[in-house]
Amino acid sequence: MNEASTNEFSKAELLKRVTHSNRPNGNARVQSITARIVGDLFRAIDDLDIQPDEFWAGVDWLSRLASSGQAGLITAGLGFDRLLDIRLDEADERAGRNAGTPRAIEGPLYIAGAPLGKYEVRVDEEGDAKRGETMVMEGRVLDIDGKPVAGAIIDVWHANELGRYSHFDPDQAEYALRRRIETDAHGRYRFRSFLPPGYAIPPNSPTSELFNALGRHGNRPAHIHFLVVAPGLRTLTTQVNVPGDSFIDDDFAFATRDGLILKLEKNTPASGYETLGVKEPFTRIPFDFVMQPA
Ligand code: MBD
Ligand code: FE
Repeated sequence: MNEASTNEFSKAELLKRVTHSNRPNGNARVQSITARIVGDLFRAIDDLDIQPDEFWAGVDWLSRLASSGQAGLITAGLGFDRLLDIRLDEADERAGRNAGTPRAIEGPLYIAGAPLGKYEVRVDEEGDAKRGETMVMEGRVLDIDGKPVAGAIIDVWHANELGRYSHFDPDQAEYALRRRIETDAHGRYRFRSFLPPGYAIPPNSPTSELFNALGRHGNRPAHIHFLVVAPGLRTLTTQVNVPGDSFIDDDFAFATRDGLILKLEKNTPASGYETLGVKEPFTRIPFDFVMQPA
């Protein structure tokens, strides 16, 4: 206040001044989170003896990461997205709640507002050349008591035959391989598409740069994303995996889970599936979504 007020000070005093949290005009939550994270980084710089060129290389990498739009990709790759799910699972377990269908991360590639259909939807395009193994996934949306949920909205999205997602890929039409399906009066849904391949992080990008330096790969096993919404029920974000993929136990985004590996019924006869344009034996995938109460 008096003599102690000086512009020459220690690391500890610098940290105190940077993160001083009794300022009345600020947001207390932002203040405490900032204080903790900046404090941890100050300590890391000391403990690891991080040099100025290393520090500024990191800042440059963060700038490039931000302008590349890959911030949400790196959080998944560093395990933060799965961490948030594990914390929700822990809360369920503590409360003795039935978790329903396991949750899995949304990932950075969801786009809201996909075309909406009722009960039966084609996710790939009619008249498409064969882009992969034809599949129909079908089942019901249920609550944890096994009661069907009519009018639930299932958002589904997956990669194309090259492992790329529409909207982020200039070569695909708007909302390609993205649809919403409203369940019928019996809680049923079904959709036709093809089994997508896996995903790999874009080469020559800030994310691949870090992963190369870490000696990590950037592959995800083949998967399909879902976001299921219904009044009075807790929104379910999940993904299912295609069995047999070599990365199924080594997902760079840590999003594979027991209970979300599909069972493929290969060579299912087409009869009864003509309304989806299926003419030959195809791969049927039965799957029910089980939603928690809100
Ligand atoms: C994906 O397709 C994905 O689902 C996640 C979580 C991260 C990167 C690409
Ligand atoms: Fe994905």
